Amino acid sequence: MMAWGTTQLIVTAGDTEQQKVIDHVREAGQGHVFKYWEELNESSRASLLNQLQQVDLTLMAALHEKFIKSGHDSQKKGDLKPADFINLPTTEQQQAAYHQAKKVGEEALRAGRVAAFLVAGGQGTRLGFNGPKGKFPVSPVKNKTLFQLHAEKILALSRKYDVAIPWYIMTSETNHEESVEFFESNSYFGLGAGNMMFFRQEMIPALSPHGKLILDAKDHIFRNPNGHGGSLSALKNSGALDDMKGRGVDIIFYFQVDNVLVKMCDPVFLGYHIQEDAEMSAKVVVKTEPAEKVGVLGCVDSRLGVIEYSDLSETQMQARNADGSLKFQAGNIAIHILNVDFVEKENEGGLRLPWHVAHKKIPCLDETGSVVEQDQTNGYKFETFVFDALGDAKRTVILEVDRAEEFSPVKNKEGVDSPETARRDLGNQFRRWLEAAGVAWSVGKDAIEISPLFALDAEDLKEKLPSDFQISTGVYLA
Ligand code: UD2
Repeated sequence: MMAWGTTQLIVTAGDTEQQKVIDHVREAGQGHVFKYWEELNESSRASLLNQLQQVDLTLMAALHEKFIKSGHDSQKKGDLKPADFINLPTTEQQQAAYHQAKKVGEEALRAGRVAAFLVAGGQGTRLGFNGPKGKFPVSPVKNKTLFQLHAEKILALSRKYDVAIPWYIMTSETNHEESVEFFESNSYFGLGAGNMMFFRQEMIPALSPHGKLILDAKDHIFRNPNGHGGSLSALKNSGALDDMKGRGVDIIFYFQVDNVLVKMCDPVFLGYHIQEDAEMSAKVVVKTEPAEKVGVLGCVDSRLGVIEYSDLSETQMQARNADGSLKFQAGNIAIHILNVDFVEKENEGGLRLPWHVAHKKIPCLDETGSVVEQDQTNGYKFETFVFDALGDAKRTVILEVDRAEEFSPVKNKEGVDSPETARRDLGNQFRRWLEAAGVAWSVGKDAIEISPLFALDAEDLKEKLPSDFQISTGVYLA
């Protein structure tokens, strides 16, 4: 084995800058990444050095120390309390407050104060789909992709409120080009290129159990997107926040790519957020059973945040209130509102969100220098989570919503939260809307689909359908 700590690597003439990078990497104890240097051509060497230049080696050393060497993890221990939230409206008074909030939200939309923001930088590993998850076809009749469903909701809202709602999409190195190309080749689904902005989030290397960077090619270090918390710095560093300000946008509606039922830029949620003068808000659904795999909104040592299901003890998970409801019941569906000013503030002096660690299988090179997929966990990935910013907000609204109407994510290939359940839930939603509109139908199991461009909710549908409308076969309303 070569002693990388002492040997001067061959770098091209005049490249003292390159040599500096190499020295710096070796001093940080990561010189093994140059194992194949002699075999690399000029462009591969440049590419490797370029990747290394972007790595914060001091941060990597600190993460190694904190999460691997000392065995600490990011788990939230401490005094845990459930979070209060605004319940679904049932009383007359609650209904009135709901309608008032809706009015306020609609005014903000009409005034062009709201932007949509999609985080789509994840790798969608569990779904096993090759490509950006947004390209996954999912609607029950037309097989529209997740991206198209989201785009059509935004277009429909823009038409409804007679305002261009700008759409910001965060991608990552692994899926940026393919995501942008998909929108280009679909003419941005009618939204107009000028109303869309794509930007990449940052990547962070994984570490071996010994705190070493991991090569997944002779000239390439394995890195993963830095978690959806990275969206807060990416919004700032990409210029998206400035772009928003230039357009008069001061409120960001944040959502994930995988939820087929997301109620885009929901005016009710916007209204409550504005009325409460909140800085960051969250939507929740009541958990169906103690072991359901969603994080719950709660306070740890008085700081609001999300406690991942895996961090709740069995006793906490099963704990019930006097009325029989779960004590920790506010399931996080990862829909937020963030003020532009709040995101600016979160970036002051560099993003401070805490890191979380996950022990994972990471492809790496074998003795012969060939890449091998692993069947055992062999390294550590690091991520930040956007909901950790909730605790920094001076005021927050937590709003309960109806799961059947607003939450059905596509996460797994099959079973729970899969394409099959997403199609089922979309179909059920359309059926409910038709029933609420008094439509007589006898479709049985036939698929039903209502384009967001036709109706965004039950009310919309009722207004649009002629009173004598009837269905007798599978249907697509567009
Ligand atoms: C998330 C929440 C969970 C629950 C659930 C609801 C975490 C850790 N957990 O679980 O509490 O609310 O969603 O659906 O968030 N993404 C990026 N960049 C990244 C990582 C993720 O853009 O570096 C995006 C990804 O494209 C997706 C979203 O964030 O749109 C969620 O990512 P996930 O599927 O990893 O989160 P999940 O399902 O573990």
